[in-house]
Amino acid sequence: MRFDVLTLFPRIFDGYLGESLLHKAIEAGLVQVHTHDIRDWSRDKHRKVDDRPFGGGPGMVLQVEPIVDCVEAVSRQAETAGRLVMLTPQGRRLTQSVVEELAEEPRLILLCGRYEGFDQRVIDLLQPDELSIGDYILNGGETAAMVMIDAVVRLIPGVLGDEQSSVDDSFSHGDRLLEFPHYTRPRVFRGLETPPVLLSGDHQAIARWRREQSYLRTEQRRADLLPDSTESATGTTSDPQTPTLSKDSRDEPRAD
Ligand code: 6GU
Repeated sequence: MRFDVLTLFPRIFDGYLGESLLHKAIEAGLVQVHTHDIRDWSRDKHRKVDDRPFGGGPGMVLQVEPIVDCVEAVSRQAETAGRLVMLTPQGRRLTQSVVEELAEEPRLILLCGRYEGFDQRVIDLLQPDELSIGDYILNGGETAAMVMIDAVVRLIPGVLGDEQSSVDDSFSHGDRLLEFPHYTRPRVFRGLETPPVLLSGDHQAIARWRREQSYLRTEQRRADLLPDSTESATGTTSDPQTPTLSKDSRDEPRAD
């Protein structure tokens, strides 16, 4: 899978791309990440790509010409044009189901914003898939792009050592429950014991306990992830005071 990242600060990605899982995935040829400096498409001798907003107000706006030129030129650099994603707090929320959808693409072009945002005509002309990673404001789309790349590459076959580990993760495939608690040696630490069922060797009982723990945790911490009809592992329904989202709206930003 190929990512092209369009940014004013390409070096932000160097450390992240050079380490750990992503570094290995790139070395193995499973993932390619190309960064592009938007300023290379500036028409200005000072490499300027932003200007003050028409109508006044604070901040600067990314100009339509260098951005459109950059996207079009980069898009032509490979056989598949690629799906264009714009990282912006105005976008729909990046959830695991969106991540799963993105992981199916052969190529993603990630456009990172800075300042007050893009001239609206960038969006009108290029019609990017506008995505946000959550309801808070970052200084730019670069860290959001790294979050997205990180989440997507984990789903590419061969990237994780153990294929099973992405299947068990919270939010993966269908039932969007939080993960159950994990324990490893030592069995007892400062009087805190490992739950005996995990040492029992009874695989059915272990699977049942883990499933219950997942439900309990989800109910206690993220009741919004549970479908309305789901009963808790203890047999009681979730607190009627706790608002839950309908199945259809679970991936959407919460209204509250
Ligand atoms: Cl994608 N960009 C910025 N600037 N802030 C954000 C975001 C993106 N997602 C959440 N906050």
